[in-house]
Amino acid sequence: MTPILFYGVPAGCSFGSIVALEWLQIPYRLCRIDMLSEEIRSANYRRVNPVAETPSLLTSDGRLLSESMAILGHLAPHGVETGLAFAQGTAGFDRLNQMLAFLNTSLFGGFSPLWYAYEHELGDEAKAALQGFGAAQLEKAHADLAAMLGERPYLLGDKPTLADAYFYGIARWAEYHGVPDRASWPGLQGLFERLRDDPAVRFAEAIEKGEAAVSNGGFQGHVTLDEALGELRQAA
Ligand SMILES: N[C@@H](CCC(=O)N[C@@H](CS)C(=O)NCC(=O)O)C(=O)O
Repeated sequence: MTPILFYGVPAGCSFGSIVALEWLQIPYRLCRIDMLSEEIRSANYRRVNPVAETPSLLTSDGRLLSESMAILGHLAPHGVETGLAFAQGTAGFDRLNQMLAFLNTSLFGGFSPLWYAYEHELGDEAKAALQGFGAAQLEKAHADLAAMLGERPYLLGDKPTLADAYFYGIARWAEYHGVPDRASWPGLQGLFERLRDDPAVRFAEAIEKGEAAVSNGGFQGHVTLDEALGELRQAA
């Protein structure tokens, strides 16, 4: 079956998996999950992802997989020939996993207190404490990432890898929160702008906004959650 990526809106971390699918040029479909509605916590969606989060992937052999790192790792073999990912047992494989792990913990984690403060009713003191903590974490994560990037155009070298796809989907959250000021790290800002102009990133942005989106990859359209669950039942 053609894989289905369940992606969350608005501004989900699923963004990187959409960009990855486009870059990898493999056939895929999308299922849109509204994170602001009850849909994401519904019994139906919990059958896809028991912890009620996005992204999830219904794989070509009918299995459900969640967690961005697992999804990108599952897709990675399709990118070995084009340099988007690397064969297991190589130095590139280890470097890519190391970078993805950093992005998924230190970078994503820095935004977590900011999202919590943004989404919850809190007293001024609690909000300020969370915002201060998030800003400090993000300052360090950006400084560390800028040092790792050095003068390279992409996170791991001269060409984009799946890490760059994931990076963009997380780094753009700075625009929501006003911190950190990415321009303080010109290398990271340059990377961000390079990715912003990429057709797959523009495609994923249009998909999120529900606008007409031009795929240069293998996008085969949207399915509803009910349709996806129907396919899941058949595959079982
Ligand atoms: N560790 C998970 C985190 C997934 C996650 O936190 N997803 C968020 C969107 S970025 C979500 O679905 N939140 C549920 C909600 O907002 O109700 C991963 O890396 O995939």
